[in-house]
Amino acid sequence: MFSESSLPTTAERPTPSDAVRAVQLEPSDKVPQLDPSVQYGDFRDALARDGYVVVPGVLDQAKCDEYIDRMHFWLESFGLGYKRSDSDTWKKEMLPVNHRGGLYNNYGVAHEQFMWDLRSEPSLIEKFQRLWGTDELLTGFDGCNISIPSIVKDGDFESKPWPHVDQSPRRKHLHCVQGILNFYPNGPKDGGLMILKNSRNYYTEFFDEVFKKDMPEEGWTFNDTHRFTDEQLEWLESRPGAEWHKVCAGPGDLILWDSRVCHYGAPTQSNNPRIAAYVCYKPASLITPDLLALKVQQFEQMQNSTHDGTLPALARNPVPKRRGFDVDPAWLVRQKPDKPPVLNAQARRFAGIESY
Ligand SMILES: O=C(O)CCC(=O)C(=O)O
Ligand SMILES: [Fe+2]
Repeated sequence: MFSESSLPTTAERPTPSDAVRAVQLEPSDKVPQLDPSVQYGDFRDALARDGYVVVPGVLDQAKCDEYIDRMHFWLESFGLGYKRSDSDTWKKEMLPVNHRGGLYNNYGVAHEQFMWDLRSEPSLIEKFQRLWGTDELLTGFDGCNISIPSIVKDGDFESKPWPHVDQSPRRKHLHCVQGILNFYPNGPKDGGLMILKNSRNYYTEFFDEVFKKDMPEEGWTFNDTHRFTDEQLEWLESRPGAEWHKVCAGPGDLILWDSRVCHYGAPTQSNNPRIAAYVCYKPASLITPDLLALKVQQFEQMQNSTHDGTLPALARNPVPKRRGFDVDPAWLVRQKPDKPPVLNAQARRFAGIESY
């Protein structure tokens, strides 16, 4: 029998030091900015203006059906009891451990073949190439969301909002644009992305002035995340123009948002599943040799990372915890893909394992 001590510890996993993370801070930062005074004539106009946009029809229905099938198959392949066709098996204990009702960033899911295939979709890549003005990109090793209806009940911890931004408060400019490639129809009551409209406009004032009092002695974290406290959120929610909005999307649509926008993923309140993948690419020129070496190591170990492909931090919770077990049974089944993924030449460059 496995014991927790025989599993890889967090310490053995490659993670950047603060000194390494600090290399990409202002004013040396070279992330291309969207110019609100420029008329791009495409999705970049809304992204620059509102901080988010839904780009319609990036994939066709046949492609969406294919990814939905492969993602269900992945869940079923753990052998914990979940079957897409039998609602009696739509239970937490029959699924791998997920977050917030269906977010998977564990078990090496970032490197499953379906994730590399979808990251290699030309019509998806083209959007990020246009956004950043370069063909030379790096991708994060992000996961996916497969939210099965009725898993999260009202009042459960997972049903609660978790408003946050995915950017270090030390970085004030546009630093990352996150994406969700949506496969299943996603309406107002279906689980999905909630954003606090216009919250981005208060980012600098928030961290440098109003809530500077909450800054730790050593300064704001270098990690690309800030989780808002109730008091902080109350202030943000009461700003002019701030308003919660559920971002709806059709099959094949791509949601893009500026990482400074306060957001969270809401669990489904309907009888529909939510099936989507987190996607994110950044200009390859932004990575440093140290961080590139770390990224390659993450790839070789089939680890999941945070969104930003040029600041490779590992996804949290390396060893999933399941109530009632010392070791999650799904973790024993799969710590990384059963079969190593096959990447085409472009995907190998996106992963950082082949150079531009
Ligand atoms: O699931 C979602 O819609 C959002 C999850 C999230 O916070 C993220 O991708 O940064
Ligand atoms: Fe987020």
